[in-house]
Amino acid sequence: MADSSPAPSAARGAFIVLEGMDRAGKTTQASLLRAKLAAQSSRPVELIKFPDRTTAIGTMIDAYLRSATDLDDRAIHLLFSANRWECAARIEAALAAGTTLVCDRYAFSGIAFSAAKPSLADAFEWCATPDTGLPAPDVTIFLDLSPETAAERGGYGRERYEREEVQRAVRAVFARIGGQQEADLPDAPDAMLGRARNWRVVDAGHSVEEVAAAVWANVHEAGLADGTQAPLGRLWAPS
Ligand code: FDM
Ligand code: MG
Repeated sequence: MADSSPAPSAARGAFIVLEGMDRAGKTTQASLLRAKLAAQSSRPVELIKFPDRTTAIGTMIDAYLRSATDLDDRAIHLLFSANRWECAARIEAALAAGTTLVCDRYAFSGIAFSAAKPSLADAFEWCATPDTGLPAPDVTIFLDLSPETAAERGGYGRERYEREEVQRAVRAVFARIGGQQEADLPDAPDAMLGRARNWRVVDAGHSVEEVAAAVWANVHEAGLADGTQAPLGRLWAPS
């Protein structure tokens, strides 16, 4: 071959999700991860986040989170899922075109924040169902933070879920999803739990640099530093 450029890779972009507690540094870590990925290869990397407040559905979600409106717990849950569905084709197209996506929150936030509500406490499967069939992350990195450390970081903002008791309840659901307490979710189908979904926990209670190093180690170990050859999975199909 006369051409000395690298053989075109069949790899698609990787779909990397950061989940975690408020104040855990997801936004900071997402942009550091993007920079690291971009420095490692010539593959394009984009940041996305959910909720995407820029769409019509996102505007309704934003009003709800600012407590400008009230909505039934199930109605807002479905809007969060619809907000992912309206972006799903764009996510798939970007991955197929070779772009790696770093995504700040996804379906696990959808489950955790809803199932933390008393009205939906026994409705884990109902909460997970609307996301069935969405593009599945190749890895989900959960930035874990205790409510005490979150409070030391300057406390929460003013949005609807930014209260210590809500955060505690959400963290407990995340722990159950992550499989730390698998007996707690006896009726949740295995494919909806972290152990079936390449779920990795990073302790977010350290410095920005230390957390970034741990996030990178997980991306690297997962083999996602430069895209992936694996077919794109679907929620909640076994991967
Ligand atoms: N949130 C986020 C949900 O309740 N369900 C979801 O599906 C998603 C993606 O929205 F409290 C919650 C989590 C958080 C709030 O998130 C807004 P950001 O990351 O602070 O914008
Ligand atoms: Mg927030």
